[in-house]
Amino acid sequence: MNLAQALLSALKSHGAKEIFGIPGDFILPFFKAMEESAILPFYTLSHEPGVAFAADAAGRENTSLGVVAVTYGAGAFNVLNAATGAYAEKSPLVIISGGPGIAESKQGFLLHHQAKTLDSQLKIFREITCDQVVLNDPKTAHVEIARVLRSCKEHSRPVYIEIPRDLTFAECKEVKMLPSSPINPAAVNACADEILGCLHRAKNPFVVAGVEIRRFNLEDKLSLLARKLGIPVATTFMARGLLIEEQDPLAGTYMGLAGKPQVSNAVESSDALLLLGVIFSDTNFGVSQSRINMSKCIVAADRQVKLAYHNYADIPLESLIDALLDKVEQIEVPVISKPCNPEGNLVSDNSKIEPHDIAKGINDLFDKYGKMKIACDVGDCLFTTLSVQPTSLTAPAYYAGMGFGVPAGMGIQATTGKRPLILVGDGAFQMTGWELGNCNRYGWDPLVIVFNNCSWEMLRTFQPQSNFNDLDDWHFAEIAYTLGGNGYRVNTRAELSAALEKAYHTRGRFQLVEVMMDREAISPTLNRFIHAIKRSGNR
Ligand code: TPW
Ligand code: MG
Repeated sequence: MNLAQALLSALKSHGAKEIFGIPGDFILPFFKAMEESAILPFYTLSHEPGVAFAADAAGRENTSLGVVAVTYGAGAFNVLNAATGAYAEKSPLVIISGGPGIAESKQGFLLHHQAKTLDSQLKIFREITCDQVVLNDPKTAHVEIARVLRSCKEHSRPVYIEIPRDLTFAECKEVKMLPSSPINPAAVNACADEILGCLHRAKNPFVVAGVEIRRFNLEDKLSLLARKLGIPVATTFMARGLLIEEQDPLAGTYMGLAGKPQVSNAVESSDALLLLGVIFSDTNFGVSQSRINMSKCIVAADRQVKLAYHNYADIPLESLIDALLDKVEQIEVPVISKPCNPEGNLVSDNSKIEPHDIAKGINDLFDKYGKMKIACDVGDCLFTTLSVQPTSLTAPAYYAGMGFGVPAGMGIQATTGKRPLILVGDGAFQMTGWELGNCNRYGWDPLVIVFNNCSWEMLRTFQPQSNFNDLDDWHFAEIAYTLGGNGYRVNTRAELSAALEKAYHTRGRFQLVEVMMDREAISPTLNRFIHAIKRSGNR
């Protein structure tokens, strides 16, 4: 077998379902191998940020590897921002870049796409990946690939693999999957005992679930653990979309000052707060971390557990939850009544539309026809999802990189075969909405809702006195046709409701509902978020 085949087979055996990429001369041989071997399906889009976002979302969706393949320099540097988002949000993205061949590297003159030195690219990616390899020795490549892919899965962070182009077809051994990194069961056991001691002594124990629960596929185990312990769970903003099944003891989404007060109070008044797999960020912790008493927290994340005044190292979240599950016998079922459609139905009248109406329209659609997976961008559309009934949600809620939503939705449809709902603002749509033109080639038909306020509205809320946040009206619904989809431009709540129905029932082409809204019409959650930020004095 050759190096490309060894890598492709290893990606597949480690869980990758497909590859997203854009070719260039340094990666052309690898693309040839992808096409001819047909080991994994691959999809091309128009711009590298698009393929990287799609691959990232596919990996998040599958709780497995997302894979993006690009050319050296111009291609790889276009992936950098998406890869950084994947690093920050703990997404297992494998970045494959073609690289200069061994022979041409020795010629001594600059190669096209070269930044500074030939390994500048490797050095830059080292900062935002958890493991890296340049496969410049075919004799050891199988060992290096195994190590890097294991790192990707165990840390759930991006990794970087560069293939010198003249080695793509070099003879290479098959990649054998490595066993998990060793851990010390006695340490896990002691840690679980200590945590249970804290929880049992507490009057108001509470659990906050973070994104690692999703990344390591621990949702069912956490749900069972919480039910056994009789402790309710809130998710962070980043982990919204977890624990959405009927039996799950979900209390809501914790967003501190920006969130619903009953959830914030429950979390902030807890005397034993178990934070599982959370990212400690301003968005997840409702702007101000000081509302949480850290001396009462048990934090399990990044393979460590911190509690009181000490740390346990090398404790993978799954091992910890398994140990806790083993130790808790009794099943107590906490009573958490889930309100049914708390936001109310969309009123179909001639009033202007506000973001909250879109949430209501989506809830109505879900009630009638079942839930859809949501891919969401940054901006008020993301805050609006807090009013949409819990469903699978993929969004850059922490790193907040705009342009994620549309390609992420396409990646989700590619990997699941299920039609997603994409929520995106006009500003973000201007960045990557164009990628929708690739849907027809692959038979994808996402339902896209563009929140068009002709504005970078979220920024205006921070700084209302400036004019540069005004955007033009691009008439996205019209553009939809030239890109191979259908478009609906709606101005009233009645039109919104009708367009959502029509779009839902039209399959085979992407459907774009362009919702026209006034500037300054923002969602209740964004409103609370902005007030919280202003009160915290951070802006
Ligand atoms: C890649 C900064 C955060 S929110 C925002 C910007 C420019 C405006 C979003 O406008 P949109 O949504 O999509 O119309 P809305 O609801 O606010 O009107 N560049 C990148 N990412 C981020 N987050 C920014 C800039 C930003
Ligand atoms: Mg906007």
